[in-house]
Formats: sequence, structure tokens, C-alpha cells
Amino acid sequence: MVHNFAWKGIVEGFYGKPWTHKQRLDMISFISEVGMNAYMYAPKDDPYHRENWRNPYPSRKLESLRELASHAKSHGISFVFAVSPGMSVRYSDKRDIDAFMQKLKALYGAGVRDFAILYDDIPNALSNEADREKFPNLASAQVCFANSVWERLKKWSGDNTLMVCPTQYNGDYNTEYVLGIGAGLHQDIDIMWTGPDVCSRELTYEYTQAVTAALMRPVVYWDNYPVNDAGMRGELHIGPYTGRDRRLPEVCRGFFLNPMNQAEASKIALGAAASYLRNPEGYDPQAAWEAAAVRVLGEDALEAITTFADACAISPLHPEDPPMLKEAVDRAVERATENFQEGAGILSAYMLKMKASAELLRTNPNTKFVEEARPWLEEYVRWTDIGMHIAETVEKSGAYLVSSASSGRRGFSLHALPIVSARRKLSRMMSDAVNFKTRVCGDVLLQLGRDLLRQLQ
Ligand code: 14T
Repeated sequence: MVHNFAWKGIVEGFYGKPWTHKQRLDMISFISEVGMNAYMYAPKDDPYHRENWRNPYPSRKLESLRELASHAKSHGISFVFAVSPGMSVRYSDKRDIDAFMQKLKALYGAGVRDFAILYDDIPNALSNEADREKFPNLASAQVCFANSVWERLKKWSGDNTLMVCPTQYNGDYNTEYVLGIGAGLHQDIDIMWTGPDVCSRELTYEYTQAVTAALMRPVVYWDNYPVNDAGMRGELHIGPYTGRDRRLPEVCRGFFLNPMNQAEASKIALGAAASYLRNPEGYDPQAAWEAAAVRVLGEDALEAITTFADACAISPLHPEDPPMLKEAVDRAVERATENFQEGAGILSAYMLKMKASAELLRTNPNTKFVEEARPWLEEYVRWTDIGMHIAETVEKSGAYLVSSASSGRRGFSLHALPIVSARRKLSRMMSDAVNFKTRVCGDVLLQLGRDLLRQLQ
């Protein structure tokens, strides 16, 4: 039996500066090109979405949403309109359901048929007095609210769909809350979930099957990749899309990937993910990543973006240090134990490769990408300067060690003037690097520099 994902989309659901209208139009075109079928509107920092959810959109903003919805429609993309009422809603208050429906109605009038209620990132207990009287717990209040929204949506049109993101949306699914949501929500309402963690490295078949059982319907993943908000702002998530089981269509209704504020740079991960969503069985993470990188930056940039993306490797999908960079540094250190010059040569060769990749990317015709990646590219280049200086210092101190060993004055040579000044310079560069705003290069060059400083004591 052939299984397909029903939802193959993205959710603009991050904290921080929402995308601009232009970025949204462009992104909808992009996801349509790569075969996705949905865009969920849920920017946390649109005040009308969350903080002041009761307020109707002013006509100018509504006009933009209308344009997005029709742009989506003409590109085969479902525009899912989400509202996050949880910070202030009174679940028991009919006026709040009315206000909520009012909010949806404006979008319904613009042709939108897909809607979502997001209950994420709010306190996990009822705070309102009347709510506490009427409902035994949070789950039953949210179920009641969502089910009445659903009843009303169905009256507007049989085409309408509704999705809910629960307050507990990751981790353990065998909780009273999650089971209450699963058992209570009307069978036609989709439920979102982010996996074992907020940002999940892996979504396995077994785990997904169990979540689906607990929710009593196939789960829809809100996949927090490549999002880089909150504590991840120093990371640029442009690496491959990995860790999603090939058989998930059997036990899951689809995906909404949460991208980065950097819309253009998100297209690398999103393009790769689109390939998974189109054909999970035949998915090849590396090939899909390369195709997506070429789509965004062109064939000529493939080697450069491979080197740069490696340095940007740290993400929830790949929490380890950049593998290519680490391999080169390990090889250099290993070689240096036998031959200082050759070790230094391996290091400086890789630093030059990195620097060349930065130069090439900086002149890439995709100026939006270049602009978004600029802070990372800048510090990436500064790391190459540090790496080059490390290589030079190793070479110098190696030469002194060798000459002093042969003349029998061991140790003394490290106090030779050129080494003392090389060490000072390295020490300065390293303390500057501690203040870098990005996590490019992981800890690889930081560790190497520290090790060398220690050895030159
Ligand atoms: F709705 C959810 F499924 C969800 O993921 N909510 C937020 C989301 O808007 C945000 O972009 C994402 C990544 O940071 O994680 C959720 O927000 C959190 C959750 C945390 F546990 C932000 C910080 C946290 F510590």
C-alpha cells in the first residue's frame, strides 16, 4: 500500500522578527516549486496572532493576508491561518469563542479554508476562575473550545479543516493531558507534535506510532528545523535534513517545518526536506541537500557552500562539531606530532579552502542569501585567520624545538622572541573569538588554539 503525507509544508512559527510580506510571497512560490503543499501563518511576534489575538487585523494587514492566501491558492499551497489565544483566552466564555470565530471569519472571507489553534508556550494550568470552575483540567477546557470552533467551521463550509497544537507538544505522550487531548478532540481535528524534544534530532517509526496511538489519530509533526530562534540565534541551520524515518507516512499525516528568520538561507534545509516529504522511501539526505544548495546558490557554489555549511554544522539535528573541519584539524595535529611543518601545512591548506569558499559565497548572485549569512561568513573568515596564525605558530615553534633539541637546549627555545610574539597574538585573537556572536566552526579552532597556547606556556 502506498502512503503519502497529506501535509507537506512549513509553519512560519518562530519567535523574533516575522518575515516580510515580500519574503512570504517568495517563500510560498519556493515551497510550491519544490513540491510542498502548505504554508501555516503563525509568527509568534505578530501581535494580532498571539499577544492581542482578539483584535481584528487592520484593513491594510488583512489585505496582505488576503494577497498571501490567493497567491498560495494559485500555487497549489494551502494557506493555514493560525491563532494563538492561549495567553489570555477564557475557554468557558462564549464571547471568546465569538472573538475567535470573528478572527477566522475575516480570513475565511479571503478564501482561506484551513485553520489552526495553537496552545503552545502558555502556562500548563488553567488560570481563569470561571474556567477552573467549569473544567476539571486544561485539556478538557481546550478540547471544549476547539470542538466548538470545529462545529462552527463545519457550518461555514465542508471544506474547512482544523489543526490544534497542544500545550504539551513534545516528549512523553502518556500523560493525562496528552491522552485527554487525544480522546477529547473531534476525530477530524489534526494534532501537532514536535517529537521527543522541542527540536528533535530523530523522529523514529516506533516513537511516531506510539504518539499516534496516544493522540488517537495520525500525528502531524511541527518539525522545529531549521528554526534558529531563542537559544539558537548564533547558529545558521543550512545543513542536511536527517533523522526522519522513511516509513513515517504509515503513521503520521505530515509535516510543517519551522524555518529560520533568515528566509533565503532556510531554503537549503527546506528544499532538502521537500525531497523527503515527496518521497521518504527513496530519500537520500546528502543528494537532496546538494540539489537544494544548487537550487539556492547555483552549481558553481556547491563546493564553497559544502565547506561553509560544514562549519555551520551545529544544530539540533547535528549537535557535534563540524565533521570536515574537525577531520582536517585532527589530521593536522596527528601529522604535527611527527612533522611540524607538514602538520601546519595540512591546517593552513584547510584554512585557505575555507577562506576561498567565503570569498566565493560573498560574490554569489543570490544577494539575499549573502546578506542573511553575512554575520556567519564574517566570523568564519576570522576563524580562518586564527587557524592560519596557529599554523604559522606551530611551524615557527617546531623549527625552534628542532634546532634547540639538536643543540641540547630543550625548552629554552620557546622563549625566543618570534614565538613569544606569535603566542601573544594568538592569545589576543582567542580572547576576541570568545565574543563572537555566531557558533560557526563549533569549538574546533577554539580548542586547537587553547591547546597550543597551553603548550607554549
Ligand atoms: F508550537 C510548537 F510546537 C513550538 O515549537 N513552539 C515554539 C516555536 O514557536 C519555536 O519557534 C520553537 C523553537 O524554539 O519552539 C517553541 O518555542 C520554545 C519552546 C521552548 F521549550 C521556545 C523556547 C523554549 F525553551
